Amino acid sequence: MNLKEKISKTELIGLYRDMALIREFENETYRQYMQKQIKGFLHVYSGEEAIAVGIMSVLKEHDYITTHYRDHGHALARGLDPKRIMAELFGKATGYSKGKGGSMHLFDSSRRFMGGYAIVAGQMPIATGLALAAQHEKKNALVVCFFGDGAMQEGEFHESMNLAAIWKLPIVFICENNLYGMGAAVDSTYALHDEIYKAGDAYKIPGYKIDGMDLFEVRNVMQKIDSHVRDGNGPVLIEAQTYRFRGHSISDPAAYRPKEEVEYWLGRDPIVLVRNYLIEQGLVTEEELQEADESVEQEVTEAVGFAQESPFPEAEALYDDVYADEE
Ligand SMILES: Cc1ncc(C[n+]2csc(CCOP(=O)(O)OP(=O)(O)O)c2C)c(N)n1
Ligand SMILES: [Mg+2]
Repeated sequence: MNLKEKISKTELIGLYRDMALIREFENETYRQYMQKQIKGFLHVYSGEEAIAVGIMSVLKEHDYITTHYRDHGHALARGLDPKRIMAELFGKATGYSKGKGGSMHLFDSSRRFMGGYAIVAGQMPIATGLALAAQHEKKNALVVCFFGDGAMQEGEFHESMNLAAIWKLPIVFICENNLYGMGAAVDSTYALHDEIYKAGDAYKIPGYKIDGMDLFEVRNVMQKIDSHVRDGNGPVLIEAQTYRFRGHSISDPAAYRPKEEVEYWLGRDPIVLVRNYLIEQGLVTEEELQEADESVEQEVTEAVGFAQESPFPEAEALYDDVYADEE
């Protein structure tokens, strides 16, 4: 871990806090699921927080984001309201998708957070279309498209890379390589598993391999490529190496993973790494981080309270938003 830039203490604590908020929020979703307050699908991002926080910390307000179903972390890092995310998970009318989308379908166009998508790689052509729109708008915006290693084998990955390359679209493809797609290890499903960042070579798209557990490495690479992509030089592919600390979803005990492998990665917890680094370097104090932790707990408690008190959607709302309204 190596902080190469001058950055204020407030900003550093903010970055740490963003990661801690994702972890605490999702730990709470596990508790609420057990109490049957949350039902349906639930895939948490625990272990991968440095990627969303590092990338989002560089983006501008008018940039677009698409992601997969493991989307709480990206949504929180983009500044979506934890109360409305929790309400969505509770199926309440105050949620981001009015309680009808659930965990996998967070969406907030006001923050240009253009959705979590349940279909593996389904967000990729959407991101490509958004990048085409951004290019036409000429406002210097870029699109970040997050996806898992499991998306590499989908046709949509290749179609999106090709179009993005020939049209020189302003898009950053970020593969969160957590070594598994559901219970399948990536080395059993993808021929280029050990060099995912090279998958862009076939489309002349430059690739970067980074340590996704290292907040500052993620932030540095995004800063480095930001103007290249924004200024019309075409897309970039980033492979961020990471690990999901829990199973694929809440119903997966993840017994297929070797114990030593899990222990190795737990020892590289991105939140612990950044916490230790900041303290060791004398950039912040233990007390300041403690304060951040406490405020995170408070925020998550308030999110649960908001979700509990919110109403479920009315039965009459069942058919709303199925089709676009006629103009
Ligand atoms: C097109 C499609 N095929 C299969 C599935 C079932 N499915 C859901 S998640 C998943 C694994 C995806 O793994 P990865 O992209 O590595 O993401 P991760 O869960 O590791 O973050 C699969 C196969 C799906 N949702 N969509
Ligand atoms: Mg994966």
